[in-house]
Amino acid sequence: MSRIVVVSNRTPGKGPTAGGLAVALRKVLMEREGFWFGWSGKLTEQPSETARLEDIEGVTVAQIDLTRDDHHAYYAGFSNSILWPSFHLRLDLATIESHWYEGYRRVNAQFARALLPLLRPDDVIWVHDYHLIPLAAELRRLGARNRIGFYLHIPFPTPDALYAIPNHAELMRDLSRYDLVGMQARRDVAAFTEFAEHQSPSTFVGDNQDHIDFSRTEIDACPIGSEPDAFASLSTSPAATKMVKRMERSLGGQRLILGVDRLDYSKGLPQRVEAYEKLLANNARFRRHVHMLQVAPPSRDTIKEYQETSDTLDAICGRVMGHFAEPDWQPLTYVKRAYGQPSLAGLYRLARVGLVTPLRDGMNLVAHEYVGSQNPKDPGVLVLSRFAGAAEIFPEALLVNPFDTDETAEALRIALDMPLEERLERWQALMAAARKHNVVDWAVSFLDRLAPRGTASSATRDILYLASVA
Ligand code: ADQ
Repeated sequence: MSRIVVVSNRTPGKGPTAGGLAVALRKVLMEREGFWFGWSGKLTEQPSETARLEDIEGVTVAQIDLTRDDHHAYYAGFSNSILWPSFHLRLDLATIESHWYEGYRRVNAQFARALLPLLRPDDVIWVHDYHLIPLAAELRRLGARNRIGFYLHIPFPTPDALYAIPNHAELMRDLSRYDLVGMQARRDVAAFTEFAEHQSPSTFVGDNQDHIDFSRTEIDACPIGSEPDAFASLSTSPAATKMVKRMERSLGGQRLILGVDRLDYSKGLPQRVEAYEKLLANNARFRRHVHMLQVAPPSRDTIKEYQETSDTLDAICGRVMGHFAEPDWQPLTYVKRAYGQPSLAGLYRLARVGLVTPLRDGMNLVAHEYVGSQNPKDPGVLVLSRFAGAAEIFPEALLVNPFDTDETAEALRIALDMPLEERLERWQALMAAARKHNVVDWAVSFLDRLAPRGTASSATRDILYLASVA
């Protein structure tokens, strides 16, 4: 069986791994030969041309260092100030400094040079996310003939947003150098197809670039998921129960509305708190009987737009507190820190409403984790943005337009008033969908499709299931 090489911006570190994605990919690498390649997190004077290999808790990890300038242009610059906002249709928040593209390409070329000597001819390479779109092209330039797959974790943009990205035609040509490109949702494949069929309009720089040939690249929706049964067990674990007891004491019978997100403008946090404000304004009966907890640790906080989102959220939370709080009642708690998965699972299980309202999101794993953690006899209600990839998986959630805070406020009211019978019916359908789209199956089926013809092995699935249950 061929080895698997996973490539992502960062490699997993020591200690408990945060996300389900990292857990699933670690499992793949522990069961099959291969390694994980990426940036070490270190900034050095000279870029490293060879990778350092290390065994991290049973997984071989190969890492390189980047220079400070290259890292800035590649990560905070092109990836997170141009690609991230454009792919999330927030051109108003993009900073278009086209010179960052050179740093982005330089880092991708550095990744390719350091990775190439580690490769065997039949290795299967799986590249992750928007930081590394040019990697296959750079590897092929150096002579690699391996099967190479790419997974886009964020949404694919509409053609207009794509055209706003400097060098977008070159990036799309880079995508055509992959054998398989996986996207989160059918919506993303449709946006890609629209681009592929029409390609870029002419620019003033000259006539249009050559037509990009995608005929050798398979493109499909492969929605990622979580480990719902693992979250089900975690949600009643001692660590989760400890968190639940603490919260129950402080809630004193109030029903909990919960939001859990990285602090990012794509997650719709200010709009979400505004919707809660409207719920309290329009329905006095809920005051003193509900409490909103928003958990949102800062991320990418060297980027100005992230600081501004944080300031806006602070201001709106302050406004809601000023308006509705009383000496003996607080309408909301806003916590800016990360929690371990057991604590999160406990909070998910306790919450009557999981409020997941990104303005646009590739998938949104919090929605999956919330569903997995519910008490099967008394489940809560998922209020979910239509613009998350998860909306295609979870039609039985209360789907809302997150920009319409009146609609979200009304969905909150419906969720809080929903009788047990309807909650049970909706949750059972949601849990079945979360299981069907679990992250282990996702990884195995992507790798099966990427494997050279005739070598796909569904035995891997059985091995991974055993590892996941163990
Ligand atoms: P993210 O934008 O990070 O991921 P999401 O899918 O919600 O968004 O994943 C967040 C993960 O971080 C979840 O596993 C969650 O448990 C964890 N997390 C969030 N807040 C936390 C906190 N306070 N403490 C601890 N853990 C916390 C990107 C894309 C998504 C896509 C994923 C996976 O933007 O659309 O679903 O990749 O493909």
